[in-house]
Amino acid sequence: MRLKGLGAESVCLDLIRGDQFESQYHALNPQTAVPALVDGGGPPLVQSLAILEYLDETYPEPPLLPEDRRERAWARALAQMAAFDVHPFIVPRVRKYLGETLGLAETSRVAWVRHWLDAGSRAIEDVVARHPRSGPFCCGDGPTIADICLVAHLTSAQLFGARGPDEFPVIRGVFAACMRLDAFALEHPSLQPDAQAAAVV
Ligand SMILES: N[C@@H](CCC(=O)N[C@@H](CS)C(=O)NCC(=O)O)C(=O)O
Repeated sequence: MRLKGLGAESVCLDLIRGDQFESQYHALNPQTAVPALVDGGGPPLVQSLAILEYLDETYPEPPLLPEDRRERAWARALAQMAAFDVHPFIVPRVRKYLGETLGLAETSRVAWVRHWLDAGSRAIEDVVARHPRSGPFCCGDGPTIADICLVAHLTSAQLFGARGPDEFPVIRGVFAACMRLDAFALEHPSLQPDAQAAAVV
């Protein structure tokens, strides 16, 4: 939203405390997961990639998807690698299940989270490295949904003590290009109104 110059009122939930299960939020998103975007009438929009594409179609400038059809598929593929193939493994509900139901100790849960983050970073690095690019971002000169999801992924890697951007030469450059933009830098978790000490599993 910052990339598009859009303002929004944000409401923070403490997902470790379980705010997402409170009836008020359940009414907004019965999946009890964030984000949910209230925009006009009707049920809130949910699922981050669906929200990103909705915002892109509603507020087209600057575009968050490349013009070329094949490049668009490429941007979506990268975004999905992070958002669909890694992120579900590390969310609080999964970590909680590993600990409370399967009895995994904290060290094992940390190892689990780092394993999936590292596997994702490795895969994304290799995929981005073989793609011909004309600019510093995943798909050229401007950030797209691929960069948004990559930065979120690498920021999680940093917070959880997994291998960070510095260990992957190609995506390190993409990460650095993004973090030079206020839209990314000012959205870092440490700058959010409810920021706390680094996440603990
Ligand atoms: N695929 C969903 C994932 C939503 C999701 O799991 N969000 C996490 C945020 S880290 C959450 O709300 N977790 C709550 C929980 O695990 O209980 C999306 O991209 O929006």
